[in-house]
Amino acid sequence: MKPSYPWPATLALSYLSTLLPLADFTRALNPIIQKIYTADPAPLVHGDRMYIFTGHDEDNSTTYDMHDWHAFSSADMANWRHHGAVMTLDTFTWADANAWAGQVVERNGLFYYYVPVRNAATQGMAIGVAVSEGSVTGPYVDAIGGPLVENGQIDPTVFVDDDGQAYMYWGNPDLWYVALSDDMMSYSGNITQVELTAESFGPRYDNPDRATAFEEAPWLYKRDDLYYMVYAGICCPEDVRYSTGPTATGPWTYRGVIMPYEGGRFTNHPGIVDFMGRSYFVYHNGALPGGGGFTRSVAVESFVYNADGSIPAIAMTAEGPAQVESLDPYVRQQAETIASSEGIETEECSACGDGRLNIWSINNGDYIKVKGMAFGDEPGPTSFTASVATDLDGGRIELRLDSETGPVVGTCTVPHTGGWQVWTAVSCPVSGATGTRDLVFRFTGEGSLDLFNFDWWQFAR
Ligand code: FUB
Repeated sequence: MKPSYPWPATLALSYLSTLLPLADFTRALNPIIQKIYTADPAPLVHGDRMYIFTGHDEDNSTTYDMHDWHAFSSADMANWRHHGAVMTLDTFTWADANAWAGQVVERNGLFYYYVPVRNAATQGMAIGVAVSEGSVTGPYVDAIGGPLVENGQIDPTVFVDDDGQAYMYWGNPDLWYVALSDDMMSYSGNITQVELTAESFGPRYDNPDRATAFEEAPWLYKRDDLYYMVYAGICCPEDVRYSTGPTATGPWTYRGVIMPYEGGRFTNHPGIVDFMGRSYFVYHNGALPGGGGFTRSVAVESFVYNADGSIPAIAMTAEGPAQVESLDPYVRQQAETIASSEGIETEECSACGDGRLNIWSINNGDYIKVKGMAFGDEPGPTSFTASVATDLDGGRIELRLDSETGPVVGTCTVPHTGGWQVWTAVSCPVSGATGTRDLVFRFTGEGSLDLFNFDWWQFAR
């Protein structure tokens, strides 16, 4: 998929960002992921980054025939690094379809990934759990070799309360919960069905078969002393609503609509998290070119809680949240750290050995834009180094300020390296890059075939 970016409104904001302070005017871009269709986002703050785990809608999809889950992360909310497919249906040997909406939670240094999948034996939907021992981006392995729970319902959300008790909620069309054991992969108490009433989950007006506005996609968290249950409501199309309660098991009180329906897809799927002192609402829509109900895309908005703890109405935007921190060009950055791009694709860097990705499918005129790069005072960087590989003749990486037609501050030549995974570091001089600016890597070369692959880059003073 090679959708064209950026949109006109974003061009204007991008221009402003070169003139005005980063914190005020440099914005991200929604949808935040533009190289693949993503759905069902689940944010997790780990270390100094926000990770978003997503489902993956196939190009041209006409159903929810989903096969893998991906991870993306950002330190600044504007530039997002793709970590690739961190888990696939193959992880669960007992499952045969429907890699649907999951959530990763961290406990005692382990990461647990709860997902709904179809049980091959029963052909019903079940919840599986996989675990990763050291890295938030996996590898994730099936924790128990079978369903954690199975009642034909979907969309697990897991929350660890202050006293250490973990709860898993899930459901469509009902809402269920169970208290998990400390090992996070079993439970001892009863599975409980939440009583859905108009008072607890809002009145239903579109479907007499449903008791309340609750539809699916629950997201449980706690802020101050209040527990929040956010969920997709009404169907279809869905909006996003929420309820609150005094404990992780309720009783729940309906609090209203957060994100009304906007066009382009049937479903929505919320996640809420705080990161670097701000609150973020993560969801999906159909806003990418070619997007729709089965080709969805993850987007993010920042918001501020009302003084009473209620959540304000949040609208979808094309601009996304403000960039919260500039990007350091003097440390090595993965080339798949992207604010927007044209053309290029990501793939696993098979020679790198650590599961990371590289950029491929680079053609003449393609580009990657990275936002808010802190070059610093005069004279700024004097050289640029990139790790590249190509089995053909190579090409050039133009370093352009602000946009793909902005001033060139350096040009690196990429030679034939001997193979698409035979990596070489190439360097070139840089001058004229100072302050905090957006930077575009614009790729040029002759011929109509792919030019080269691109793994990482770094500036030096
Ligand atoms: O992506 C498949 C399903 O669509 C999810 O499990 C639901 O939340 C809805 O977004």
